[in-house]
Amino acid sequence: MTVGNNGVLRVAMVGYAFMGAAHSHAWRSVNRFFDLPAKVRMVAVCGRDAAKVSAAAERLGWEEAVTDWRTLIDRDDINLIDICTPGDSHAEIAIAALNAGKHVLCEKPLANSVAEAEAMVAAAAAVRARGVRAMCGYNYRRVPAATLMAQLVAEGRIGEIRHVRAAYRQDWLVDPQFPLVWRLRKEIAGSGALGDIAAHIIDLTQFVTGQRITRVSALTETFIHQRPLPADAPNGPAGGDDTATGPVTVDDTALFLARLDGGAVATYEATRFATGRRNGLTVEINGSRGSLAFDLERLNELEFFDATVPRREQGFRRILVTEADHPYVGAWWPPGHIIGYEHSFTHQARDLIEAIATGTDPRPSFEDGLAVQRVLDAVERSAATGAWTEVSG
Ligand code: SOE
Repeated sequence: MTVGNNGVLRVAMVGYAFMGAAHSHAWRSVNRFFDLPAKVRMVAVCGRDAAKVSAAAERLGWEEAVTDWRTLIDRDDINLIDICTPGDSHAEIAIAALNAGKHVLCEKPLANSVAEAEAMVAAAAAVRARGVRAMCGYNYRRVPAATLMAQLVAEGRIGEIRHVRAAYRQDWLVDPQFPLVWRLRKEIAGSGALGDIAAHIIDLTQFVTGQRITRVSALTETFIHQRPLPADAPNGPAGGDDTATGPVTVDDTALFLARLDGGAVATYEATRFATGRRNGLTVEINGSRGSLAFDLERLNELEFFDATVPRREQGFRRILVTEADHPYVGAWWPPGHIIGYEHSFTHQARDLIEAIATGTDPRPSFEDGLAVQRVLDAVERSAATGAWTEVSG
């Protein structure tokens, strides 16, 4: 499959909240900073509320606003469906789009269950020979410092990996009055901190180390079990009952130990109750010849400890990842001029367009997304039994 009609990649996006805004920024900016074999046309954005999605189309730069994603699937003037909805709709939309020959970018986590993720992988495999591509949106791989981290590990600069240490800490749920939004309802989100943010550090550490998690020992906890219904809930404030509450049916935090298939051991922490940590993602890899450490709060920097230099010269040194020969950075600004969170989404769009145009499978693929889903499932099973649990597949 070519990129699209005469070098134009016609994109339609389903969902327009936080991730929709980040993806829209990426589609708007990618051709302005990267020389690519295709120009993006932001054809349509889809949302259930006609007035709200029309306003979103205007604000985010989409030509049309529609209210039914199914109308996008059979349109010949659309080449790619970008799924930015909650996880309960990922499988249905992605499989329909793939079966219709549309490329797919699907936000993380890939699905709300292993079974759904397996069906999505099968749908992507069935159309791969036709040149249809599918990518899962684990954007933190494309922070330049994270990509550099993976490159240094692959080059053996820290030797054999012994420890992987990853945390993703947020605090937006500390207030018990924070309403029962969709991320707190299992039937929509699939899980809580586990699928939302542990998924990121699972994918990122598997990407950086090149190793897969094989066994986990986990615990999950829900600290607050009842929350006020959202303002628009018909059986809550919208229905006149300001005191109505509903049950939180997902985890507030997930902690687990893990073994990786290359011999490393790992610790993972994902929480939305780390008071003071707004969006704190850290990864540290300890190896036989050195260590690497990344902190999302210092997104343009990578800490590197090289144990091969003379001992009196040893110490963690900060690499400012803004040189032209660092991943992605050359497309933006001169050395020292830093970039932000949103740039990782533009890098994601760049790599997807390149993959489509060159007939290669973008990473993370749906298979990579399924690999994360299997770890999430193993963590939930381990937390339920308290036992070490194998990652299936
Ligand atoms: C909420 O935890 C959230 O928006 C995640 O869903 C995103 O994947 C993460 O990048 C930022 O926080």
